[in-house]
Amino acid sequence: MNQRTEFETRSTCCYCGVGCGMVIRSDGEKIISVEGDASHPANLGRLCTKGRTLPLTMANDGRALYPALRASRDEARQRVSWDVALDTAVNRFADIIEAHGPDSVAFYLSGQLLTEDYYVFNKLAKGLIGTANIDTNSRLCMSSAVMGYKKAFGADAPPGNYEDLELADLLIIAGSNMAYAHPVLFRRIEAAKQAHPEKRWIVIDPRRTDTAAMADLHLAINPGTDVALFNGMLHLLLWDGYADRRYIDASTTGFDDVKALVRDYTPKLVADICGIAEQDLILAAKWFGESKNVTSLYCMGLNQSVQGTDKNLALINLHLATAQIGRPGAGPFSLTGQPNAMGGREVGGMATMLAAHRDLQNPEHRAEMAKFWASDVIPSQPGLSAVGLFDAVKSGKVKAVWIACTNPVHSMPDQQLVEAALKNAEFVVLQEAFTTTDTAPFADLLLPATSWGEKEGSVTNSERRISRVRPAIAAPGETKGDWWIATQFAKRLEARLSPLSTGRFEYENTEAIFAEHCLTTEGRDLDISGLSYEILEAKGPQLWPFPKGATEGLARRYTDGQFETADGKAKFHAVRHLGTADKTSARFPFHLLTGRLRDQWHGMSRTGRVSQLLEHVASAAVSMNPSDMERRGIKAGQLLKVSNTRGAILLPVEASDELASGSIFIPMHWNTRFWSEAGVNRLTTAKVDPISFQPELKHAAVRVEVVDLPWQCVAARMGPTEIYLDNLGPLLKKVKFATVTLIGRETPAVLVQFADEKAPEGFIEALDAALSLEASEATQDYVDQAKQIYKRGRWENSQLTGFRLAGETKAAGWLGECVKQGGGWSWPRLQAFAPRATPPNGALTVSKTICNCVGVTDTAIKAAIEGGADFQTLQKELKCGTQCGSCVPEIKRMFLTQPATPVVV
Ligand SMILES: Nc1nc2c(c(=O)[nH]1)N[C@H]1C(S)=C(S)[C@@H](COP(=O)(O)OP(=O)(O)OC[C@H]3O[C@@H](n4cnc5c(=O)[nH]c(N)nc54)[C@H](O)[C@@H]3O)O[C@H]1N2
Ligand SMILES: Nc1nc2c(c(=O)[nH]1)N[C@H]1C(S)=C(S)[C@@H](COP(=O)(O)OP(=O)(O)OC[C@H]3O[C@@H](n4cnc5c(=O)[nH]c(N)nc54)[C@H](O)[C@@H]3O)O[C@H]1N2
Ligand code: SF4
Ligand SMILES: [Mo]
Repeated sequence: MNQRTEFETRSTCCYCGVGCGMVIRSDGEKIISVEGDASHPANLGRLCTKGRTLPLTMANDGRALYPALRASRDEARQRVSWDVALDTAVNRFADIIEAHGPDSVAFYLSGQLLTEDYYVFNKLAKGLIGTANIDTNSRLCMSSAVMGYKKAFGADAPPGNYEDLELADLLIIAGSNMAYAHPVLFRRIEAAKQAHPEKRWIVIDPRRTDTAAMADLHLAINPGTDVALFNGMLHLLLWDGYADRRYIDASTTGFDDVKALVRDYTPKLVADICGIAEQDLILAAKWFGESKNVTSLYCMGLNQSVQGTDKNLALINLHLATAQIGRPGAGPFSLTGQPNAMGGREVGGMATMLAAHRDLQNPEHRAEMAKFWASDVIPSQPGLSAVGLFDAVKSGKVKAVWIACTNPVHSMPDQQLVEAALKNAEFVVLQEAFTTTDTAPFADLLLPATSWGEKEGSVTNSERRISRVRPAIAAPGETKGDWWIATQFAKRLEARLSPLSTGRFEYENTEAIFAEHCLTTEGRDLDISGLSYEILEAKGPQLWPFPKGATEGLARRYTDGQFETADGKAKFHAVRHLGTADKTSARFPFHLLTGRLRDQWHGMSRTGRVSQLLEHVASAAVSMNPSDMERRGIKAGQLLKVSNTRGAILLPVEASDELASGSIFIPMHWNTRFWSEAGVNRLTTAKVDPISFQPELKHAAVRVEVVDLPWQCVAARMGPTEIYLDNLGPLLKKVKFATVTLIGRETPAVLVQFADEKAPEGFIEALDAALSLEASEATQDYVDQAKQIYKRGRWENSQLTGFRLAGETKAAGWLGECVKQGGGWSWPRLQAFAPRATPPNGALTVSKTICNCVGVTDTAIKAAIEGGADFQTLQKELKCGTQCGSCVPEIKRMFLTQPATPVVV
């Protein structure tokens, strides 16, 4: 009998801030499957496409498995031992600190680190080295929300929890595409609305996203006009008598200034600024005023703006004025993006904070932490925050930088700045799980980290709920937990920098770190002194605060109208509309918007390994309103150069009526592994919000021009996709335009297309070598020297396993579909070389997968809708939308564009 032991491990998803609990099944060595944890309060058993496909990301190809070091910039990194790696890092850092002071080094971390990892790094920077130059990608993400909460309520973090989203009568969803970015939470509010159709949703987003398409009212505002909108709504609420004077008097200050300010924000003016109908504004205010419980959900559309903090505050004003806070179903709820954005804030792991929501500039707070950390070097001033940090590396003020669990060369605004900075740095350490990121080439020392399924610790999700992350399998290669790497470095650095006071980093495991972190929170707003691994083990994930003696966490804060400010009152803030940093002009007439796709995660180091996740959207494209295309004579599929003073990128255009005229959209994910360009951040601005220091990643002013590149080449190949992607890297740089994607479920393959003025010298040979498409018994060629057409097919066991079409590529679509579907080849081989866009007998349909879990295509869904099926029938017969539900909004939208054939009786 073939008996296999299966282990079950409870852990948490490593992607978004919903924080879904998972049960991981493994055989001890390999992860076999994952399932949503039905007992986890965040997801109650559900998972989205990204969470469900995590086991498919676990292969060792492309993983950073060993420490690697290079002696100089011209050399390749060589494998070294952990001892050599850590000692080198300590010597380089200590030499620089001794010569130039503690602020000559910096750490750039991530909201994807676990709380324990984060805690050690923060203690190491502020408590041992004595620098506050420790910032994280949360600066690009949550810092405006943090400042909004702190300024209004005196303390960070949302007042409510996920149940409030379901209890609300009105949901305001502002600058958030939850359907893509927080799918499982979106499933929960969808279900709540289905059960109570009288519940209302207002979605505020310049684009008609899948989230907006399901709203009762979609306010497609002009980019960057949220402050005007919220002020306009408050104007109407006050005018119509919806203000709660008792609450305002008892629990807030600053109302009169705001009242005076919003007097100017008349409906007509606001409708003009926002580019919406006055009636819609009036309706939005009316619904806000008359609803019993209002919850506002918001994300990057508010935060990533030079007015990010103001946008948060203007929205919070609405809640304070109407007392929509501190009750079930009521309150402003910032959705966190990364799995541990909250944990990072709790340990104070950023340049502007100290541990446990303390402030660096507060002497009492510093004294408390000095005691905890036995440290006399805690800085009294904030350090450099993300953009400023890389600026300082560029100028040479900061000489060594330690990057962990983030890919700044891709994700920071104005990419050129970060590249220039890292080129100029004396020493760059990168702590990564994969070798394939755009930051990896800049690392002098690469430290291999364990990742999801392998690492241990805890995270806090959007609703302040702390969950355990547990390893299901052993660490591959010589990878180590991030906490371990930070601790080992700290111990050695301590011995060198302060040999008289060693022993502050003697942690045996993550549990010991968590226990120390809990102690630092005692008496603070986020008090978790009553929490431990033991309790999390026994009782499952817990909300904070959870003080000593508590039996459960606090569901809602500020229920008594008391806030964390000095006088206990919440603060109104009178904030004016200023708009975006980049203004559109005759030279740069388009608003470029950036954001997320449903099935990709940031720089794609993990999601880009799974062909299923590239089925929904295969490769880089810019979306544009059809009327703008028509006016400019642009056709779908043409290449556009999108540019401004910072840079230029080339990509195909697709028509989308999700965009208003005058706006275009490019997803943030695409990078040099999948594209000839470095990413949309070539074009974004490094301008930041003056309060939160968060950059305006959501918007840039650009122009577009059609570019015609006559030489085309398309190739596909089944096989080891990570290796093929590695091989293709240099080729993507040799042409003006290229995109790569993964196709195929059973046997994954790469599909790559190139375009240029003419074929670069030796290109076709190099491409064949990169994809193992060299001439052999399995291949057949078609060559037309005169026309410069070079075609090759590769067949194994009467299956098309690869092809390369150069000079003429009409058949690429259906040949690609053959490789993707992996079925038998039923034509004479030479048919592959005919310049025809469809297969000889038309039997092969080219379609797009909509439901990823079951693998249902748009063709199948359209056919069923045409056949008169309703949504429930689709679910029953095709099974689409029955698993994770991520595709439900899109399927529902297909009913609108695809009216069912009327039944004639
Ligand atoms: N699939 C997927 N999910 C993710 C992630 C991922 O990479 N992929 N990342 C996670 C992370 S870290 C984060 S921070 C979240 C982000 O989650 P979201 O913020 O929901 O996602 P985005 O697509 O970045 O931006 C949301 C919307 O803001 C809109 N927007 C742009 N400008 C404005 C404006 O001026 N005002 C308003 N009101 N809206 C505007 C955009 O059109 C976009 O639809 O997602 C998390 N979840
Ligand atoms: N234009 C534009 N730019 C944006 C945004 C946008 O909306 N528009 N959004 C911004 C936002 S909100 C965010 S949060 C950032 C995200 O930007 P990044 O932080 O750069 O995104 P990731 O690709 O998630 O980077 C995380 C890295 O950590 C690695 N990793 C995974 N697991 C582990 C681990 O356990 N340990 C270690 N050490 N490494 C690991 C991954 O391989 C990956 O390379 O992007 C920002 N940039
Ligand atoms: S919603 Fe999806 S990506 Fe987010 S935590 Fe849950 S499974 Fe992971
Ligand atoms: Mo984020």
